[in-house]
Amino acid sequence: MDRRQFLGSSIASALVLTGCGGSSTSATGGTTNSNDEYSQALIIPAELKGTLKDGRVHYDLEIQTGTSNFLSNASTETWGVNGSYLGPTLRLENGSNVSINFTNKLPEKTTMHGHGMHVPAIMDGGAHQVINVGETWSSVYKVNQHACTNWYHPHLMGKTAEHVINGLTGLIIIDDAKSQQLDLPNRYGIDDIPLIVQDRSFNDDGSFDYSPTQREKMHGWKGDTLLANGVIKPFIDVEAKQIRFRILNGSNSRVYNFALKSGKAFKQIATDNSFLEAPVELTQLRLSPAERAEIVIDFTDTLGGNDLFVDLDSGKEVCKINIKSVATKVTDLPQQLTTLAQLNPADAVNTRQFILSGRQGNLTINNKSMDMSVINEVVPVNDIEIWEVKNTMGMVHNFHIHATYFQIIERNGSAASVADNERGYKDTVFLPAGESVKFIVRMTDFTDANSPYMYHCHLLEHEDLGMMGQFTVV
Ligand SMILES: [Cu+2]
Repeated sequence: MDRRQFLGSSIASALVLTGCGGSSTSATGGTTNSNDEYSQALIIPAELKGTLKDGRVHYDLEIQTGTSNFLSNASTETWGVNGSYLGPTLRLENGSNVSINFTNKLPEKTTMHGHGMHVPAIMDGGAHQVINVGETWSSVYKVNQHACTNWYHPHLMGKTAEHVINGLTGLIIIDDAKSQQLDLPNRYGIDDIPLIVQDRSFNDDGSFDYSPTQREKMHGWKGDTLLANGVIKPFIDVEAKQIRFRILNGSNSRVYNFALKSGKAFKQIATDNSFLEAPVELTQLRLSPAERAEIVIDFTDTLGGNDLFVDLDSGKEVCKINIKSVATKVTDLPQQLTTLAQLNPADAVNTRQFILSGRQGNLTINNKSMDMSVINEVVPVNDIEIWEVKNTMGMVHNFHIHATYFQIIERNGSAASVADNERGYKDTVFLPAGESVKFIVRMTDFTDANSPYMYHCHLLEHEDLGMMGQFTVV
C-alpha cells in the first residue's frame, strides 16, 4: 500500500499532505532506520469533522487490520482506524452533540477510550466498554470542555500496550468559541501540525518486534526507532512564520525531552486539557506517555533554513522541518491565551493518597493491583479534593485520571516546584523516580455508582501489570 493511503482510501481525499516526498529509494540492508533519512514527507492524519444526522454529529470509524510501509525493504502488519495505521483526527466543537461510532473489524475484541474527554463513565471507552468482534460501539455525549488536543486509544484489560503498539491511536481536537478568536496558527496541516511521536522496534521481516520480557515490562518497554505520525524520520515543509505543533507522546513507556537541534527556543501554549494562561518559553519539553503539549515555533526569519526536532534523552531524531516558503498568512502569538479558573486548596474537603509501588512482579497503587470488580475510590460529585500521588520506586511512572482534568498544586511538597508549563489543566502528570505531586480536582457531573472511571500509570506496560484502579462519582 502506498504510504499516502495508509490512513484509508475512504478518507484519502481529505488527507492533507505537506511536502512532496514519499518516494523511497532502495535501502541497504537492516530493517531499522533503513529508509533514506528525511526522504519521506510527514503524513498528516486526515481531519474528520463528522456528519450531522438527527441533531448529532456522527463520526464513523472502523477499527481494522492492514499493512504499512514504515521500512523501504519490508512491510509491517498493523492495525488502524479507517486505515492501516493510526487514525483520523476527530475535530469536535465544544457544545455540540456527538456520536463517535467505532466498529470493530479486528479478529479480536478491543475498546476505544477518549483520553482527556469529559464524558459519562459508560461513554468513556475504558476497560468495561468492550467492543466485540463485528460490533459497533457508540460514545454519545455533549462536548463540554475547553479547547485542547485529546486522543483515542484502546483500554482493554491487560491488552492496552499491545493494541496501541499495533497502531490504534488518533487525535481528538476540541475547538471552542474562544480558541477560534485567538490569533494562533490554525490551518490544519499547514501551520497547525499534529505530531504523534511513538517508538517501535522491527523484526527482520518488517513485523513489529514487541515481545517484552517481564523485566522490560517492569522498566517500561522502549523501541529503538522513532515514528512521527507513522513515518520514520520524515520531513515537513512549512512557511516562514509561526508554526504550531500539537505533540502527543503516543509511546507506551518512553519519556521524551524534545528540543530543536539548533537550540532555538519555542513557546508552549497548551497542556493536556487547556491553553496555558500565557505562552511559556522553553528550549526543552519533557513529555511522558499520553501527555500532550501544543507549542509554537517562530520560523519567521529563517526562510530557506531547516531544523531538526529531536529527543535529547535518547539522542534520536523525530523529524526535519524545512522552512520552505513565504508565509501566506501571518499570525501574532497573543501574550494572554486564556484565564483558568483555579480551585482553592483551602476549600478541599478530602485528601486522597495514591502510592505507586510494586511487589512480586506486580505493580500496584495503594498496594492493590487492578481488579475490574473492585471500586477503589468513591468520589462525591462537586467536592473539591486534593489527590496526592507518590512514586516510591526507583523508576519513572506517571498518573492519569479519567473523567476530568486537574491542576497540579505541588511537586515534592513545594508549590514553587510546579513548572510554569504544567500550570494548565492536566489529565496526566509525570512522576520521576521517588517524586510526588499534589493536584486539586473536582468531579462536576456524571454521577453513576455502578460505572467506574479509571486512574492509572500511563506507561502502558505498567497499566497492564496492574498499576490501575477504579473510582465512581456519586
Ligand atoms: Cu508506571
